[in-house]
Amino acid sequence: MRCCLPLPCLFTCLLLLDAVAGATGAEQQQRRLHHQVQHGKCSYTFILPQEVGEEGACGGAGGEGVGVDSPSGGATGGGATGKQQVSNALQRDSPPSPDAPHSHSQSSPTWQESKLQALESIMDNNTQWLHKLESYIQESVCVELQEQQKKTLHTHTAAMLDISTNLLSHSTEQTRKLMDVETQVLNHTSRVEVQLLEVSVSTSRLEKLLLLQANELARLNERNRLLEQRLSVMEAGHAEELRAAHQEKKHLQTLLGMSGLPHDEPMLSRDCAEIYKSGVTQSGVYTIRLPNTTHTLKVWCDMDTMGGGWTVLQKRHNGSVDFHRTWREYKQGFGSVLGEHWLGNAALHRISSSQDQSLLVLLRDADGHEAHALYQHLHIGDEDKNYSLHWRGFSGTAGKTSSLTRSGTMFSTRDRDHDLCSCRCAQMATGGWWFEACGPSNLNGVYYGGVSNGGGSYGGGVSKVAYNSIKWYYWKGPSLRATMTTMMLRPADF
Ligand SMILES: [Ca+2]
Repeated sequence: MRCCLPLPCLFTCLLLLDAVAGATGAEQQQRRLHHQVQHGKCSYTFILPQEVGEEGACGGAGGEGVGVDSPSGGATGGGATGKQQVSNALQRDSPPSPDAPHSHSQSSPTWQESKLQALESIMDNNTQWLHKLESYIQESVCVELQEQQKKTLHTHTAAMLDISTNLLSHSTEQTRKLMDVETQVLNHTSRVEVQLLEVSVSTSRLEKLLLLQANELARLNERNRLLEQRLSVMEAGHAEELRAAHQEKKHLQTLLGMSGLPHDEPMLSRDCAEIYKSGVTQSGVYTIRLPNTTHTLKVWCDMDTMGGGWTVLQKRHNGSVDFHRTWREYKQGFGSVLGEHWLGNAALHRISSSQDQSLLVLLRDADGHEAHALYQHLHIGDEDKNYSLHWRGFSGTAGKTSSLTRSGTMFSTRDRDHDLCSCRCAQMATGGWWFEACGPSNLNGVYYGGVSNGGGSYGGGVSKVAYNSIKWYYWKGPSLRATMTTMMLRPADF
């Protein structure tokens, strides 16, 4: 049974089935079902077929009949006669009126009519009620449908809103991430561009520098080539001069041989450096010929110290020689080249005048400490200039400051006073030296050696280092007790 079918249609079907039921009889009666509905004071019994009704509620055979119960609630169907129920599927279930047999016997048509009228009235009521029921059901159904639709719509709208919100959030998040990535990419690109620009600038600078250096190199090469050309010319000229000098030398030697005068050994060297360069590298006594003279001289050549080739000017190591000498003695030299000695100021002037010389001073004190002072360039004036001292290029370990008297200082001895002191330094300090006033050095002072303070010839037994002792002030101050001193010369370009 379907609620959505229009009830008048159902009622019509019931009537039609009623006619059919009349033909089938009691068999149909057994297949019917009873369904009772309470409405107000009335109860309605729906008599439904058991098998035919399954074909459809509206199109086929629907309900079979409707019974109307009386307010007293008496049941119909089972208790009434079968014929009456079949022919009147929808009837009022009321007891027969007490006067029914009487009136039936007298005016049967009138009772039937009244019965029919009553039935019609009931039918009308039922029809109206069914209309109301239909309206009510329709309204209910419509309201329910509308509510269902609204609810469904709301549900769908909420779901769509949720989905839209989620999509919007997701899109916003994705957009934000994309913007972040874009920002990072832009920053990275900017950095890379800046680096490229810096690299470009640096490369440009390096290229300019390279170009400048290449130009400078080309200029230097050109200059070098010119210098080489000039050098070649000079070498050729020098070789020619040398050849001419040799010829002149031969000529002079021939003249000397013819005159019968003695002449120097042509093989003598002018200093120890020349001997060293000739291949002799052992320290010892050698004979040299002073430059620009015929004068020969025995010297001690130091071939071991700092590359060798040194001509010893002064040597002290045991105090065996007295250094408190006269001007003439210092000019010519004294002592033994095998031991303590002074080579001589005349020789010193000759050697230092022939070519640029270096002076090396070696010192050792009583404790065995050694030091040196090197003067890259040294020159000693001639006797007219009192063998004045000139030097430059000091270095070494014997003090940070040169103890040798400043350039220009003249030589003084006990009999020649050329110092800048009103006193006589050579007398006070003893020995011959380049005294100033009297200056921080005197390697020709009294040799006290390792004897403590004044044990030497001029010490006088004093308990402190005597003023007249060997002095090299800026190495050990006034307390120096020298046990060895050496002064040597060697060409500066050795
Ligand atoms: Ca003086």
